[in-house]
Amino acid sequence: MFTSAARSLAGFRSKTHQFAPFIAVLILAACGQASMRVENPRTLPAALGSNAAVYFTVGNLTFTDDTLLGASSDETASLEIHRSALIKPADRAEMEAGGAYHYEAEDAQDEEDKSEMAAEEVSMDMAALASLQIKSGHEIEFEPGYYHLMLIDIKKDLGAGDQFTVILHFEKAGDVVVNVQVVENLD
Ligand SMILES: [Cu+2]
Repeated sequence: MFTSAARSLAGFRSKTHQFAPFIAVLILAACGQASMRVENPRTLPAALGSNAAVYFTVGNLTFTDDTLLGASSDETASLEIHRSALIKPADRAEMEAGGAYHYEAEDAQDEEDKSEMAAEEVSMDMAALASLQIKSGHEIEFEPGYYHLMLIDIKKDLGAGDQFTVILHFEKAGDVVVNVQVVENLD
């Protein structure tokens, strides 16, 4: 249903894309449901007390835009929506306030922005988002170097082959239960 062909490997390009609305309508009609779809939830092994990043693809198959408000898991008391990025100090506050931050330095402007950013001592870092909007008919990749769910201070060791539950909280779709696999390699 979602094509990966259009995805860019470049780290900071938009990873959302839209399939033809009329096809989406046909698919939704055929399936008889409209929902948030989560594919391939996974994380790497991690030790008690450390942090673990959970990756997956989330697609909004509903007819309205929705917002990921947060998530929870029995494995940790604290679970945040994170985004890794080249972050300018001046942008961090905006990013943390509402998830509205988007890094758009691409193509023609790229080189110029890089040198400008170097002067500002920009570094690869991650910041917590208050929420993340997923538009109707779009999908967002949670992947290394980009969005991820961060389990902070996990309560037990996570070994390859283990599974655990994360519950995603959406503004409109409500709670979506996700079964996360602990894998040796992410791909
Ligand atoms: Cu993180």
